[in-house]
Amino acid sequence: MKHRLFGWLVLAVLMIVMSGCATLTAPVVSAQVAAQETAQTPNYADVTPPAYPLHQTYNPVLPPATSNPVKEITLRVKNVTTDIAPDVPVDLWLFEDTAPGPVLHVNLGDTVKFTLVNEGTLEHSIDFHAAQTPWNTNYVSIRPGEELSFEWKANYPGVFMYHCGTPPVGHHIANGMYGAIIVSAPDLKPVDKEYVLVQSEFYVTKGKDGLYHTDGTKMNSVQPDYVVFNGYANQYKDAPLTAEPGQHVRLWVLNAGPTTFSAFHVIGAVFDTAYADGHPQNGQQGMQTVTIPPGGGYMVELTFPDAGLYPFVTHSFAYTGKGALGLIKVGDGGGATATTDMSH
Ligand SMILES: [Cu+2]
Repeated sequence: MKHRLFGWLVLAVLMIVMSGCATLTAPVVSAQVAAQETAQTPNYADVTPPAYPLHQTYNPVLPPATSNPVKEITLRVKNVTTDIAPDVPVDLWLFEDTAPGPVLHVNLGDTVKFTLVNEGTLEHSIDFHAAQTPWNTNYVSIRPGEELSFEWKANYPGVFMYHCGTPPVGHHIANGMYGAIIVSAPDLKPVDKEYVLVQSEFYVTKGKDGLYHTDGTKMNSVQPDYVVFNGYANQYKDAPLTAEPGQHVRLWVLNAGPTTFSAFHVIGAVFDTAYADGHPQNGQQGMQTVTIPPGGGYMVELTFPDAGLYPFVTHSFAYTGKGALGLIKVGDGGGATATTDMSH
């Protein structure tokens, strides 16, 4: 009995000694591991961001084009911090004050006298998809404080993208540097309502300053955190587009990307006519969903016979739940407040 007790005592002493060694070495090792992990995957989730101006609802109504055949347009590049979803402030680069930049509206045949002013802190540029103009002279990057002016003629009608083309282009687009220009054809039939929707993706990671920044790794592996219309996740779920029963509605839809395709669809509706890139001669009848490539657009026309709520989405449903959902409220919305959570 005594002999067995002595054995237990020896074992206990050995365990105490070993655990002592472990307590001596463990913090050193865990500190090294922690340092390595911090270097690889920094986590700033708990960092409080500085105060920032909150996103204001982007006006989706197509602004009128003036009748002057010469349009003088200036876009100023600015660094602006604002949110793209609740509590997600991003250090954006913008044309003027919003992502998308302002909706530009000109008429077919207009001359655009354009000036880019770089009030940012990096090099930026402009690329108008509606223009026929040399890339090497007019789409060049300009430095902070510089200006660039050139003229072009709007020879094709439709909905076109404009964006910064400074490398890495995807990064400049994902950081907010995109917008829509509508070139109206004179034979375009009047409709009751005209809206502009620009789909785009955001790829962001929180930094040590508490703000979110575009994440090139997520961007190049096409893992968007948000896919949105007009720069903010689900903004027209809370502030719906409106129409009355029987009205003819025209949607100018641009996909700014930078990478994913849009499967644009309105739930509960059929496009009576859908025009690829918004060109009046590209009409297709009775379309349910239109495929819009990054850097491309569609103009769709539709009528809602009945009052109610009609969600618009990208029908690529992995992205719908990331913010690519809005509502068209027809009439009184049918008095309904249907759930519109498409994330599951
Ligand atoms: Cu840029």
